[in-house]
Amino acid sequence: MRRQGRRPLGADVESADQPPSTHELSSNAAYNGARRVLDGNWTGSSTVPSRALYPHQWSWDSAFIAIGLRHHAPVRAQRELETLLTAQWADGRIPHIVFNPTVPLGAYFPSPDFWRSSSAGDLAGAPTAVETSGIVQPPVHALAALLVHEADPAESERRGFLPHVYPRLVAWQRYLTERRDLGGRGLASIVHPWESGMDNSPCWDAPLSRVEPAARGTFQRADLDHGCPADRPTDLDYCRYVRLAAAYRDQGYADGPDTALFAVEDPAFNALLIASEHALAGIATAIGADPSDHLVRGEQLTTAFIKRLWNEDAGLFLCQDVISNEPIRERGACGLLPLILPGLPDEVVSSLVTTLGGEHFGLGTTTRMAPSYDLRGAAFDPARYWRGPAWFNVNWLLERGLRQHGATAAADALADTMLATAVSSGFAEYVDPVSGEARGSRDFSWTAALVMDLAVRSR
Ligand code: 9WN
Repeated sequence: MRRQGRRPLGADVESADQPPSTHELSSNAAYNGARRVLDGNWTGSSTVPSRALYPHQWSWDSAFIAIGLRHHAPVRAQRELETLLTAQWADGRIPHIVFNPTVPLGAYFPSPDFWRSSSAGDLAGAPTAVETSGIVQPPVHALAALLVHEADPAESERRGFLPHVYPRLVAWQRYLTERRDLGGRGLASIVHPWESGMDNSPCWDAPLSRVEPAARGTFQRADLDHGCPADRPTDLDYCRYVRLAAAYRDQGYADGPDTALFAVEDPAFNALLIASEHALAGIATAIGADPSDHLVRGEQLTTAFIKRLWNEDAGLFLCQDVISNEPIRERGACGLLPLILPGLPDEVVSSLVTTLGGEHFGLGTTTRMAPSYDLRGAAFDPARYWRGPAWFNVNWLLERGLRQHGATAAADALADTMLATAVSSGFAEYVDPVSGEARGSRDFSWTAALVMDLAVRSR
């Protein structure tokens, strides 16, 4: 990445003596716009993903938000994660939504009265002081906590940030490696498509098709009031999402291989789990604890992960349907995200990089940002939720993976495109992967946060 570093980001480059480069202008526009979005979406203790569509706190959103926010407001970034952790359950799970009690019930569905966490989640140790959902999202949190600490170690130490979050993050990782190992192979399973964060990916179509849909008319969607309904999941998908979530709730949010109606080993979820185990080693070292347990676990998880999910013919990692015990032969961006992992065999890295730039994802050739799903897949749709559009969190992870594995030119090009596309799209939730046209909500928090991170790193 080009390192100019002549002026602080956010400075008035137009009136400076030395003329700004195109890259500096674009980084500045992205940084300033991102700061506006993040300040506008801050509630006082955490950040909403989007004011209209997602008016509560979401788990993996907060991790990505903290990663960007650390540059602009490091203490707020620490608070973002601390607030999320106040809603952690006694069994270690971090719920995917923490509800804001001041937001009307009808503003988002499923609302707290659907999840009923404080009563239905009693045996699993749901908190009573706050209402949450009962499912989870990908574990980006330990990685985020380490990056947040590194942005301002003095303030982090003064506030005791890492000693506070470390045991909680360990409990979270152990929940996933122990209670969620539904396939018995050492990997974590997701029990609902929403747990992947890539809700409507065609990767979930086959396992989801076995789920009996909830009756139409038994619930009221809120998402269709905000975005373009044709971009959102179908009513039939929603009926299945609702059935799955209700069944999990009605079994007291208990985990076990015999009760799950949907159980999938998702490569993105597991790659983030492994990346976070490595981050826990970094956190342990920073607070004077022994990192070796995390390092050993990271290696063991990586071995199990490659053995179980790597598919050489497809050139990426495939999801595994734990109930049918079959691989899911759809190419999702989730199969490329393991590029963020250290310690992958060289041939796996080289195959992933080739697949990313090849006919299925086209990065740098036919697409400007990597699509969420296979350009050549039967279900590809450049506009529909997670069935083709490009997301900034996915591309931020890919940029990090490319850079880590030495593909610097590709990483630089992707970072530049993301900076420009975030600004031109009004910090869109997602974009058309070819044209960059904005889709979904605007002023989306993780889009802002992650391009803020790129802008700072590219100075
Ligand atoms: C369900 C908040 C969340 C993201 C997910 C994204 C979307 C929710 C929804 O919004 O999911 O959790 O209602 O569609 O798919 O990744 O965390 O931004």
